Amino acid sequence: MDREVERTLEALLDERRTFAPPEAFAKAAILNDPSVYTEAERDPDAWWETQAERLDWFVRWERVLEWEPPHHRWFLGGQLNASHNCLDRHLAENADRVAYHWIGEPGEKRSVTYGELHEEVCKLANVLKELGVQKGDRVAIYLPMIPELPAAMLACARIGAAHSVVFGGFSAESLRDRINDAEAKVLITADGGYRRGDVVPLKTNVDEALTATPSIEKVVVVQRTGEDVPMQEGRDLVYSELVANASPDCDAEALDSEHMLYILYTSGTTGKPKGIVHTTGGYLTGVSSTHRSIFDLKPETDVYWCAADIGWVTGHSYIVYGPLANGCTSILYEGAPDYPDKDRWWSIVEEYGVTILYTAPTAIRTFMKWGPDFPRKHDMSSLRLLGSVGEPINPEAWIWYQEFIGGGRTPVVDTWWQTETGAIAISPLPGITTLKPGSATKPYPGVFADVVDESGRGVGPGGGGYLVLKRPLPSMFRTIYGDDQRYRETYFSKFGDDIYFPGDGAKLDDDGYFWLLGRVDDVMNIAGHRISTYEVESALVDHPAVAEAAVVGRRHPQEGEAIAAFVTPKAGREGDEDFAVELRAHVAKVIGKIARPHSIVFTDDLPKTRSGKIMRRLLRDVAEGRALGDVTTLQNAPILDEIRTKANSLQGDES
Ligand code: 7RM
Repeated sequence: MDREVERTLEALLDERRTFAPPEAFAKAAILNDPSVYTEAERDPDAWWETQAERLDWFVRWERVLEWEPPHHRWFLGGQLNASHNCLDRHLAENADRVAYHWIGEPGEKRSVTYGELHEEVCKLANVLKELGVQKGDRVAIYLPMIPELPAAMLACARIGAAHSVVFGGFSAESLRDRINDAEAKVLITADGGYRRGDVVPLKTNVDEALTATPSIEKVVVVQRTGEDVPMQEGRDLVYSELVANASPDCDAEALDSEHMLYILYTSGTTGKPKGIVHTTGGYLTGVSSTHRSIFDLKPETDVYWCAADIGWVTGHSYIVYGPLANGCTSILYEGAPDYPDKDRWWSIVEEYGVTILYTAPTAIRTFMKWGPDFPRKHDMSSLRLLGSVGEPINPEAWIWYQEFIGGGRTPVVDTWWQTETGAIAISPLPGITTLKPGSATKPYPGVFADVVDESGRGVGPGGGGYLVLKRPLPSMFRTIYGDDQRYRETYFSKFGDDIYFPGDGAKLDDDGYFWLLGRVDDVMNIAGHRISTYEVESALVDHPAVAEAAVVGRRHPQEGEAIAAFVTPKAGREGDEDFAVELRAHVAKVIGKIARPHSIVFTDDLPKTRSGKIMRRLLRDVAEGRALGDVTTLQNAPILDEIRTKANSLQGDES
């Protein structure tokens, strides 16, 4: 990359402002002494032991880590139960504390205490046993965001069955593939769920999926909407009837630390979804530790809200296992952020006095697009900490989030991690770390991350390359279900079998802060320069009239790749030729002429996954005029046709 481009990229990523922890925040924070980093670096096993000791173990481990690359096992010889750690151990003192304030999209409210959740889980665990589910079996769960979803997960954990949660927005086909790969015996689902005022026909999808799922014996159906749905005699059973007749006594099984807790499917860039396998002791250690330290969690007083869906890993780790293991009170909201109006989240924050909010950059950019009047309608002074996850957060969105949601008071923790890492791996500690908007800052204590070049050598401060983890984390996945070879090849072959390669690009700044740049497949080669799509996107959304942008490289006869941009203007700005000219000039100013998009398509929305990540792969297909690849994880399919029509009229416009 030439000097000029390098300098301008740095100018863009080098956010000028930094934010030290507010004094009062640091003083009251759980962690405020930087020695936690040096201690953990000196003896990571001893550090992870202190974190494992925060859990209840039926039998203490004999050995912390067995690292036989690329496999690693944690807390060997130890026995525990995740459901016991999330429920039973809180009962003596906090049975009446609310675990979830549940809010249905149409407006129902239900607060479930730890005592009540425990009873529900025990009954459901007994139901599962009666249906023939045994330790080691797999149970598929396809539910909306209702309290029965965490209850179902914990019921499985209680008896040692692995759950496989399939996001409620997935199609019948996706559900079928996942059930078959895991060979699930029982499916727990609902008649339907609510989304933006409409009913999502879950049971209809189930009936379609189950025409070819030989492993499924029974289907347990929660009556969420109360609509009349077909029930297949002998196979389908009503949740409430089963639970009403079940005993509330069910001991939590003592399980080996390495016992499989769950499988969660994640789609790779190609091929069939990967069943990411998480086990019990290490996973629970990682999620409870990070949840407490990074969110500075005070379970007696905080009202915590991770606004993700439980159907993806953020929900597993930071709505269910982390928060419940820490005994805190969470919000569980079923529906869309703009139903009935665009201030739904902020009315929830006000009504429940939410203190910690954790969401994704895509949501933040949507709120930016809607404008600050919606949050302004509500008193959100209870918020004291904000978090971000899922994609790189551009500095503009970071500042907006802190300003308009956090009232300019709150630290913002940008947390990098993956389904595979199970828990947050790179993130600030809000009582210690000086924040730089756009940077996930530093590896969590006990995490050994680096940025390396193609040959695996560390690039050092100021350099860019591939993110790697040089030592396993207790919360990391153990394998891909049924395909250990793919585990080795995908994650432990690029730099050797003892170096984990997550597939992300990153830069280190002069202070050794990590700047995540998204997937390495998203790095373009523009006339010989390596420019990440994120850098151009960040320059585009830096323009005051741009709400969101996606950038892909399109094969170009002269230049190798040409930059194709897809831009959503903010309300009130027309996506016309004048604006395109202005944006090209803006990118030239911020990064350099080399990074100017060849083509700009204006669109009201971008193709996103169900978890809100922009699907650049599909935009690349559109930009190159090819048939679309796998669209099963796409959230908003109609927008693609619209974008394609607009993009076609631009083909050949290479000015
Ligand atoms: C938690 C989650 C993982 C991928 C990961 C990155 C991207 C996630 C950040 C981020 C930059 C972040 N699991 N990613 N968090 N990129 N900054 N704070 O998202 O398995 O669904 O996705 O998401 O590319 O590899 S995931």
